[in-house]
Amino acid sequence: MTDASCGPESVSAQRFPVVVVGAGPAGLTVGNILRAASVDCLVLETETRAFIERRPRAGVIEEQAMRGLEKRGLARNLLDRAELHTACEFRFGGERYRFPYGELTGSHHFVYPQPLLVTDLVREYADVRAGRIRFGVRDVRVHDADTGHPSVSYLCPDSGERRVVHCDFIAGCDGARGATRAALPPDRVRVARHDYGIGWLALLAEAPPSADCVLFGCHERGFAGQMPRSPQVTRYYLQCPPGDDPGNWPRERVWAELQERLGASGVPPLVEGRLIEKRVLDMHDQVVEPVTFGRLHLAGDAAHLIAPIAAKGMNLALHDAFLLGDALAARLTTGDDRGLADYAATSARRVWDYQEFSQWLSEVFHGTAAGDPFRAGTTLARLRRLFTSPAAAAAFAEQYLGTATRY
Ligand code: RFL
Repeated sequence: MTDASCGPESVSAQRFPVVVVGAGPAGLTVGNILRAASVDCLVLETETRAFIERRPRAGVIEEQAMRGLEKRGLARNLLDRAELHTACEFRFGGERYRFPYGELTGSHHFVYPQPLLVTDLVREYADVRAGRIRFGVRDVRVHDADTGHPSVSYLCPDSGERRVVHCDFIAGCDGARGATRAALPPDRVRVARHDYGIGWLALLAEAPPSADCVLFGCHERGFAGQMPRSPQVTRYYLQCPPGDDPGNWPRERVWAELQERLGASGVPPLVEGRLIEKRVLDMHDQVVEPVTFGRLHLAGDAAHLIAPIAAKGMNLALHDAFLLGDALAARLTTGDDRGLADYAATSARRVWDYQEFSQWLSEVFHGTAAGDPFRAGTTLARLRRLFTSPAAAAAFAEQYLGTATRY
């Protein structure tokens, strides 16, 4: 049930077993798991429903993440509409090298844009499972998380009044710049950060994909990537200096660089189109440890940021949400608190595994453009090894498809 405002009716219940802060993939998945277990919860979101249903971001979903959604009744539309991907293609040295990870592992990826997944999750949570959600809230604050009586307060969008919601647990799913991470006392957490020292110009083009799979261009001018999103829209990335101004990238320059960096012999030019998004991402990773502070548990980007190099951010958010949602449901329905006790350590082991892969892949993508002939040589050796060593190919395929179920 959506509360568009904070009128008297909508605030009648000011106590919920769980308050979920943030309605992204992580928060909505936690909310759906709780509602399926008949646990009441309240989701608080700063944006409007229309905004979160349109915000373009990720699109690559691991098969294991899809299975996790399917198991919880959250993958119906995804299974009907997502594209199945069984290969990716590297382009380097003017040639193309197809990497058939589906043949190597029997596993695949799904391509399903994040706004569609968020739309499915919010509809299921609010309209089908009757979960409570308040959009447009302001200045969310966490109180007394390390006591047995935590609460969350926020300002109502219309009245500006502060409302307090008491709860047993808080799920902090409000992304990298949210309020819940900031509620962790600095002396009780460690934030590990890695800066790649590069930027990616993230682009969405109104153009069909120019190949039936993800393309990785490892070029001496810098990395370029193509990630299909739908038959009409394609995501492209171009390596650029960190902090670069998107204004430095007019349409002609964007397409010239993409054609150059993704070009290979025997390959037709990319299909060009209008650029509907153009922003510079400064590439960095971040891991917060521990992600549990008393009754507050962080999940998804609130707990860890991972640069989009290996397309893992949304997948990690979903895997966290499965763990946390199941653990909260077990605690609140049967009193079993083993899942909650293990949550921070289990999530951290997986996150570090994914971060390591992201760093490894970053060298593959960016090493040829580092301006260092030694790094360029070792990067090309690493790339060639993927196509000459079955063991190296199997190791890459395993990590690329995701190792979440090991943790
Ligand atoms: P989200 O999606 O950021 O959702 C957090 C929600 O919390 C709200 N919020 C607050 N609500 C209440 N109070 C506050 N104080 C709040 N502050 C914020 C926000 O409005 C939002 O609705 O976090 P979540 O759920 O952890 O999900 C994480 C993913 O969104 C993220 O990791 C991915 O989008 C990363 N990512 C990719 N991941 C992949 O797995 N595959 C990809 O191909 C991929 N491509 C990408 C990406 C991220 C990108 N950007 C822009 C960061 C491509 C891009 C360009």
